Amino acid sequence: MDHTLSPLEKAQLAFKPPLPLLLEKLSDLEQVPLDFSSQGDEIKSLFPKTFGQRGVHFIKGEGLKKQPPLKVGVILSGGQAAGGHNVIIGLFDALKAFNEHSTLIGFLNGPQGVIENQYKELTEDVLARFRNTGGFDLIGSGRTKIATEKQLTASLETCRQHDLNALVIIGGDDSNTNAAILAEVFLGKECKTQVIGVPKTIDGDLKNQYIESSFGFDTACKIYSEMIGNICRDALSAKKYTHFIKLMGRSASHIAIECALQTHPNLTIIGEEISFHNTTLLELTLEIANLIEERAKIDKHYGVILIPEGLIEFIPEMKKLIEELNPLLALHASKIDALPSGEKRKALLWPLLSQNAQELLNIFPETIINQLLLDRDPHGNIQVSHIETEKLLIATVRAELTRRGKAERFSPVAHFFGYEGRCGFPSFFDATYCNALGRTAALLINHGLTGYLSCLQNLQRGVDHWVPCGVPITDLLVLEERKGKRVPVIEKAFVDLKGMPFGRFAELRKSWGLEDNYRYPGPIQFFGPKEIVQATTLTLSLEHEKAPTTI
Ligand code: FBP
Repeated sequence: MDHTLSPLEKAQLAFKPPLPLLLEKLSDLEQVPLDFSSQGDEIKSLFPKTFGQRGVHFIKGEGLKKQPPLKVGVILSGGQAAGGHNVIIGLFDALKAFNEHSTLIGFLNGPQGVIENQYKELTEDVLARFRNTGGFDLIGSGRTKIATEKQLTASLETCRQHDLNALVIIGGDDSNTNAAILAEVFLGKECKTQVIGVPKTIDGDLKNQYIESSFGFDTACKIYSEMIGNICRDALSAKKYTHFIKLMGRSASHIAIECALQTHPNLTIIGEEISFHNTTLLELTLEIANLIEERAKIDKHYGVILIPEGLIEFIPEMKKLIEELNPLLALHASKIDALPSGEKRKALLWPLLSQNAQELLNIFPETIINQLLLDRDPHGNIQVSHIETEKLLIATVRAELTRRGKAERFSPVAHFFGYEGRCGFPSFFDATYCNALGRTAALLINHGLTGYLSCLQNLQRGVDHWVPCGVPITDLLVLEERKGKRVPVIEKAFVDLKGMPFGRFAELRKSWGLEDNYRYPGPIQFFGPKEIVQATTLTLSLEHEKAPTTI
């Protein structure tokens, strides 16, 4: 392959992320229990072998005397997040530091790679081309869940066949729930493979009292914030467009809040706030239309509005519509699929819809109706993340402004900032954090732990002070109703309307509607002054203001 490296690629490949002081010499560390409260009986009955394990953090001490070579497998699971390669590299470097005969294999394309035993050996040479790079292309990723008996047995067989000491699963809430299940099953079957999870997702919703941030959030927010800042400046220069920008992030609005704090757009919709106030689509439309009209009165026929990807699930009528459509689409899936055209499919579905659903759909543009009625994921559900909410709001706002006779100078532009935020070069924070997460995973393996998440605390205090920890995954599990069954899941963290990031945003946004207080954070910097390169997200600093140091 002829691939000429750019100067920045070369510099990134050569960059050595600094290590937390505690992770410099791994063999000197000993574990100390963390103070944990274990959850209820139902989780205990599902995880009899791994429930009740103590969380640990590491301190300088005697360390482990014997460090035999280890064979470890690793998987990247779910959506891409910048820094995934560095987790693998941190893990590899640490395994080699413990014992140079240790080996690492990467299962290909996510959990499916373990089920099908598709893998490649990860050597120094292979990894050298991936240090500090974005993406998951080293081994690929996938969204298969290891859920059925058959998949669990196949995964167990793979681990036995390779005689793996450990399997590291780099993933979000679902993948790490899977890690807990695998750890339990492996122990039950007397399989020696330990299972360790690593918290990944740009969405920022895998956090709790132990996990301060998932990796990838920092880079994604910085990339989006740069782009939003650029759009703000364009809006202010051209003075003729209202930009509706949808931001990735699945359900929670953490990315929207962070980007708003960074760029000060005229309006930012927060899904959790919409849900709290039960705001209807009409009320939201009126709010946006009012702002546009107010701005027009002061001769501002432009603006920037941020919309979180998850908004649609929080608007009460939309929630009801999706709840009505999902079972209906699943029930008639085979009949729908047999019809040759979208028109025929819609004609089949329309009479089956309730009157409320029909009335709501009637105000939507054709593309949105098609996305709701015709686009389904492999499980037959509506692809909520593919619905163009930004275009839906443009349509409803335009209709409202037209009704008021104020639409003449309304010139909207729709954007979706999503995939471009997931695979950029990891920011200094993500590159360093991920490398340390990989090293911590190796430490947990070396200390014989299973069913734990690799974790670092004190993230706001600077790399030197980060403390490596292990959190038993069962302690993060709750039971949730999914497809009519109560199943264990790691609870998603939504935006806390009483938390510091939202509080600061709510206070500042008051002046952003009419005044143009745009802020331009610019691109991620990899070299230069420490306060620029090493700046973390405002979310992380604000959350830290509330709850300083855990350890
Ligand atoms: P994870 O939860 O797996 O980290 O994925 C996050 C995400 O990027 C969401 O923000 C987005 O809604 C989704 O993945 C998109 O999924 P896909 O990559 O399958 O289109």
